Amino acid sequence: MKEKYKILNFSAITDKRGSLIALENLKNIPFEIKRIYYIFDTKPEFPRGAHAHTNLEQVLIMIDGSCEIILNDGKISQNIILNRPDIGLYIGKNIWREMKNFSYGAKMLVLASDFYNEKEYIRNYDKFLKVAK
Ligand code: T46
Repeated sequence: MKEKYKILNFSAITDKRGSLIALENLKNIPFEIKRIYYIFDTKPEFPRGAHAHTNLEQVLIMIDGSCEIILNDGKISQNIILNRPDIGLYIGKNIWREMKNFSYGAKMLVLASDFYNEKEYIRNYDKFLKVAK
């Protein structure tokens, strides 16, 4: 069974020109990627997230800057700081996530296991707690 969430460590190929990381379906990304989006122009005073997904897995990568992610499976809550481009945060189904304390102008890349579907978002915390039981 897949974990509810976990840190993924990506290997960078580094030389005097800089570093490169390749992300591949079912290799260092634990699902087939169907969608990629990115978040940018962030500001610390504006948190994001506050929802769960009934049927979506994602990997969040802070390409530039930092932010704090709060993950909650309905029983335990854990705070994770994302601040490196060689770290990914895998988040499975039915995990409530909040994202806060973005650095100014941070850039987050997100790989998703499915196309965008607003119907599979749970944006109400009480409803999430019922589903998470
Ligand atoms: C998540 C965290 C990490 C689309 O039209 N297509 C898309 O693929 C996405 C992701 C969003 N949208 C629309 C839906 C909203 O009208 O873009 C608007 C902003 O989305 P939202 O408020 O959900 O953004 P975040 O940053 O709170 O959450 C996003 C993802 O939606 C979510 O799946 O896990 O990033």
